[in-house]
Amino acid sequence: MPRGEKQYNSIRIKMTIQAPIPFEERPQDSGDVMWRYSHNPIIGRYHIPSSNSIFNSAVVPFEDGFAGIFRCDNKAVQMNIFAGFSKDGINWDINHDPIEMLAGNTEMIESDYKYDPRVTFIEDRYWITWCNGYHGPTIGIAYTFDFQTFYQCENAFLPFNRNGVLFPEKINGKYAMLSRPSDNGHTPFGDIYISYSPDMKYWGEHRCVMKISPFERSAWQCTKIGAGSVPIKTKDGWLEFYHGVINTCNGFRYSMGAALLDLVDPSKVLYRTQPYLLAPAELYELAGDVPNVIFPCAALSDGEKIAVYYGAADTVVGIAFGYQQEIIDYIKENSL
Ligand code: BMA
Repeated sequence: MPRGEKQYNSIRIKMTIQAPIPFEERPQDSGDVMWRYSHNPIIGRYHIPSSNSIFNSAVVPFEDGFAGIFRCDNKAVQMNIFAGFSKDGINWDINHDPIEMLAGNTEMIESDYKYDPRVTFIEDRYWITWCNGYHGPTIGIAYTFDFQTFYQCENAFLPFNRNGVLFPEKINGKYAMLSRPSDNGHTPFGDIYISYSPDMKYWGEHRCVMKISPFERSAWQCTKIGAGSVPIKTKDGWLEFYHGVINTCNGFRYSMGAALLDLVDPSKVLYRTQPYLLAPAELYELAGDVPNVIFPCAALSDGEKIAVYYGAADTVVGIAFGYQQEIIDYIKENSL
């Protein structure tokens, strides 16, 4: 039965009741368009017994609360994805065992590792994308109806690719996915592309969406960029939170920006932030297994408020808040 529907006396009734998204008002001393949850990080590195770190994870409304797909690296630093559940989007029960996939629209595909999941509901089920180890990183796809049983489908692309993010509805009758062609290492380059599929199996019509910025115009996103959250549909366009990277003498620094993509043709960027929305500044973002990383993988919106979930320093999970229209206005007024 689709999300939000319940069986009552043999009559299917559409339920519109959904848990409120996590939110906290802007601190009084802040003039920023987005701000951090005061109790960040919401998930610590040792949240489940096996974990070395939990970060770069995605959440979605589910039943009367939320479900999530979490990247948990274990103490052998093997990367895998785990399902989790929450009533309020802040306090999470994460399964102690990783997701076991069943074969979906193809035979079982080998998977050396899984990391950086995204999740979205399309039509009748939840779709998960992640960075799948198949002779190097590429985009894995699976679906679930209940976050108990998962069906793994064809990889979307040849290696090497990362940051595969599905749109939450078909566009012109096709599934649409943002991704970032990359290399087998820590990829010192990267732009965002869009691809389409009629069936979640065969992907094509690859178009470039967004490239890195010239250093002198917006250096925080001058080395590589990658899609972050599932895009949010607004009257001003698809609102997409993405990460941007600068290579410094001390390594990569990951920050978060946002873009508005055309509703009908999302390969067209309408506006895109020149200043970042969030950059590593708090201790849990500056220090961890990989210092100086803010890596958004999900955004919840109730049409007015927004909560972005991000990995911090490749170690923990944090949330940042904002008002949707303020963020949109900010992107337009501060566009690259
Ligand atoms: C990227 C991915 C992410 C990670 C980031 C910073 O290449 O591996 O999982 O958060 O680097 O280390």
